[in-house]
Amino acid sequence: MKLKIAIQKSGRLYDDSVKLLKDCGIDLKNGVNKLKTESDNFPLEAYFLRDDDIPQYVEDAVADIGIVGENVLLENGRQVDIVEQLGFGKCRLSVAVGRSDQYTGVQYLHGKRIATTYPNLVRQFLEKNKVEADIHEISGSVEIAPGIGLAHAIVDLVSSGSTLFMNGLKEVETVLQSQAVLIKNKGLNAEQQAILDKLCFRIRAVRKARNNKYILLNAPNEKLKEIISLLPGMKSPTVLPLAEPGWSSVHSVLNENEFWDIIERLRDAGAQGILVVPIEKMII
Ligand code: PRT
Ligand code: ZN
Repeated sequence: MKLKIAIQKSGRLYDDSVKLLKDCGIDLKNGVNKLKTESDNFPLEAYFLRDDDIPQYVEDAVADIGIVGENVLLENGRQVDIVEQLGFGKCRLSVAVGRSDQYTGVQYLHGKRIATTYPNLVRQFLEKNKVEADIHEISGSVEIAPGIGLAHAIVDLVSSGSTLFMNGLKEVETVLQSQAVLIKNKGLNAEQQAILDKLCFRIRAVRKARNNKYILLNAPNEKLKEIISLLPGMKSPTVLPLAEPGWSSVHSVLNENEFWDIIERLRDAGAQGILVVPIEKMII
């Protein structure tokens, strides 16, 4: 028995999806330009599809699980369960208007024409904000719509913001924050669920490791107490004596978010020879 996973065939989620599986120790046979491939070392079969089709394939149990952006999933409204947020493909669905428009708040959109490829999410957003506007669904190049007089505003995905900037637009509201998620069919049997549990265990270990760094430093013994107090660690740091009397080596784990702040405080507290190393897997 193999679990069937649907992955975007090409596009922004493909590389990160395949890399995540690889970091989980799951090798896929070379699947370029193929509809499906499988793994030799994990009970997984991968189907490569357009991202818009993935929620439906998973709902219909053609695939058991899938990787897709929350934006696509929510627009699509398919009945599947979200198992795990994956931390890549991050973007936001935003409202944008002309840079020189006097945007006064969401009521500004009242009676306006909004171009988007996300009509359902836009409708929900407008209803929530009690705004009546004309939603104009188009299939791509949404950012040019105001410039050619097709719409007063747009709702589109934004990551760096440079597309909006280059088209003379400014971001004024966030409709949705999105990232890639792992979804599953609602009716998995026990055997399928067991494979999924195994996969999720690995995904969590990989994601934890990506967010953390292993740190080694040397500290004079009289400063040890202060230095240790700065380190969160998994439990408590490892402290080993150095060959040079009066000095110790301290090993610990730091989260990426607090990393630079703590490194600076460690240095100020007298830590020397600080080494920072990536972690491959982290199981707590
Ligand atoms: O062929 P297929 O249908 O599978 O792919 P697609 O063309 O529909 O999707 P693709 O590959 O472009 O995006 C897949 C998923 O990546 C999306 O559904 C999002 O979940 C996620 N994602 C993350 C993004 C972006 N960031 C993003 N910036 N998807 C699209 N964009 C586009 C956006 O539409 C706009 O045109 O990039 C432009 C804006 O980028 P910035 O950096 O200039 O702000
Ligand atoms: Zn698509």
